[in-house]
Amino acid sequence: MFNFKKLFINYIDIFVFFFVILAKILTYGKQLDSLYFSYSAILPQAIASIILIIAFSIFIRDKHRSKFLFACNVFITLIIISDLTYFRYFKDVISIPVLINGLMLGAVGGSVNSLFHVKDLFYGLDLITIYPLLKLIPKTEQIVLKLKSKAEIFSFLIIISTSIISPKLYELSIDQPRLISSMYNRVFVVEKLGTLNYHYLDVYNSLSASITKRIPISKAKEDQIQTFLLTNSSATNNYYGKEKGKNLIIIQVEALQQFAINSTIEGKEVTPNLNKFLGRSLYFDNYFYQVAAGGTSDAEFISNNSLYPAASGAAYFLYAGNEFNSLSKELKSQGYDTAVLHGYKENFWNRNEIYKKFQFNNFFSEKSYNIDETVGLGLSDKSFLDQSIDKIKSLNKPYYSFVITLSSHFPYDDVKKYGNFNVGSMDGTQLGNYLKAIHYTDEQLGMFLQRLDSEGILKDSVVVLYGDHSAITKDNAEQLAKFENIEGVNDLSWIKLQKVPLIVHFPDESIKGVNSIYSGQIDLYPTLSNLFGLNVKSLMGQDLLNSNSGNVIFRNGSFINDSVYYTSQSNTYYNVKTGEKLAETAELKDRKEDTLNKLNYSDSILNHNLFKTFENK
Ligand code: GP9
Ligand code: MN
Repeated sequence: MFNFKKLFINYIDIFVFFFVILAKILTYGKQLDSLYFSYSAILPQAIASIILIIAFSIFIRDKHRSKFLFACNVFITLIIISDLTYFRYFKDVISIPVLINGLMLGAVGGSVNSLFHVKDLFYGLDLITIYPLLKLIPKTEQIVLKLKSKAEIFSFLIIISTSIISPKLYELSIDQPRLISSMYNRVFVVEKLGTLNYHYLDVYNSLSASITKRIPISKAKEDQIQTFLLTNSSATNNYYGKEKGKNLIIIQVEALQQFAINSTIEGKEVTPNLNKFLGRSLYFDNYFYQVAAGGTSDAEFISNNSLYPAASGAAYFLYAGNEFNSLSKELKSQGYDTAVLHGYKENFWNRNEIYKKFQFNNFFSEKSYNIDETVGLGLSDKSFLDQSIDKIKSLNKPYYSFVITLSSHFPYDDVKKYGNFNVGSMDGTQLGNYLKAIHYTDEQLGMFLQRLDSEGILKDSVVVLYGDHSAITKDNAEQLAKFENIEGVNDLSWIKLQKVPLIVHFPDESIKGVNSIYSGQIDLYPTLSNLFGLNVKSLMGQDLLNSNSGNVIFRNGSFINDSVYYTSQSNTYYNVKTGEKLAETAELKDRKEDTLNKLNYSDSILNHNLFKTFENK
């Protein structure tokens, strides 16, 4: 008779591996997305992904096989914990390009510590409980399989695994055609296929991407992209060259979000100085950040090049060898002196390399500043902005200064140094600490702007100020919604919380007020190109002073405009005004397709260094 006990004991390592990994994948999926996750929907895919590893383990001899599966378990556990930690900040899962980029987030030690939750160690519990117990099971007679039998079992398992996963991949490719190959929405892939399958695909895609990058792009596609760029930047009329010859000062403020602007706590304004400055400026109140895995660096990249960020990882690392038609390059060709000012390590985000490619004349990094006071990550905004005035004044006129602040950086835990802004019942929470941090930064910006004004710089310069990216992590969404008097968080209300302010102050204050066009960081450069009469023809965004309607495209293929929000995460359309879900129409489908086309054009420009090709034409 067939001996089940013998079979069970011989292959107990496989059974244990199967069940613990299955439990981990399912728990992880639920933790990542409690809104759309469904155990039953993901179960078959998760099983298939584990069977794949087991199939390969069949060829390994018993003792070594247990060790192999144990090592795989440790590895998968580490991936899950890293993914969760990464997700808390970036709302994304880790991919190979991010790892290759040297895990820049790792350099921001404080951030990682505060994002890592001790409860995540639960995922490793089996490694110290179940596995030691396995050793106590009495040995039994070994089952020795011939190579042929092993090959048969292997084939059988592979067939099971692929027959489960293939239809799911097919379904996904019909639903979101380019998702599998471009991975523009990684979280969605994890939700649909499970974490292991996502990581298999990620490895496969990274390998094939590095190969395709080497395959030249077709001439026809090149022409198509060039034609698109030319028509996209067709001549605009209003205000063309209005600020030609004026200085340009752009201030990118760390984690400055729109909800902080004009908000009050117990009657006190959170950002009194910016609120005042708004009154003298043109204020875009439907402006969204469009960053992806590159955080701050993506905000800089998009704003200075009007290109989308990299599909995976940070453009600042991946494309540091490319040619760019950056804002600095174009202004330089008009005789401008240009500089970046940022009081942090010069090689952080690969800035020292990429700024050369953007053709900035100067980069004043941490080294150029006297680090006499620190807040959060490094030099305080107070000292940084104060010292920056002299550096800006040392530039030859006209100049372009790109100023990047730092103090209001996540996790906002240097509370004592932010001053004593009272956040009432929010004290000690992430939101409360953030509001204190941004109140501090607002105070420093107020002094900076005041000095620009009193030293006569403001009347000769266009001053642009915007926030780089989100400030509040999704696990604090409910609290943020409450602060904003929004009932319950859903996809639509959450995206509306992802706005950052864009403030443009004109030298003569001739243009003021609120402009509510739906817009994003990609639209800044086209707007400035028009105002400064640059006529740049390589921009993906649109000139906000010459457009009646806007549309914001996000890196994951989602988009929003004044009527529709499409979220690629759940393939759903919403009526922006009523919040109702909309059925997909041919027109909406076209929009979705157009969104992916634009992202694809931008990716092709970057992957094939097309600006160099166009320049040599
Ligand atoms: C540091 C800073 C941080 O130089 O720009 O980048 P972030 O972590 O916000 O992406
Ligand atoms: Mn930042």
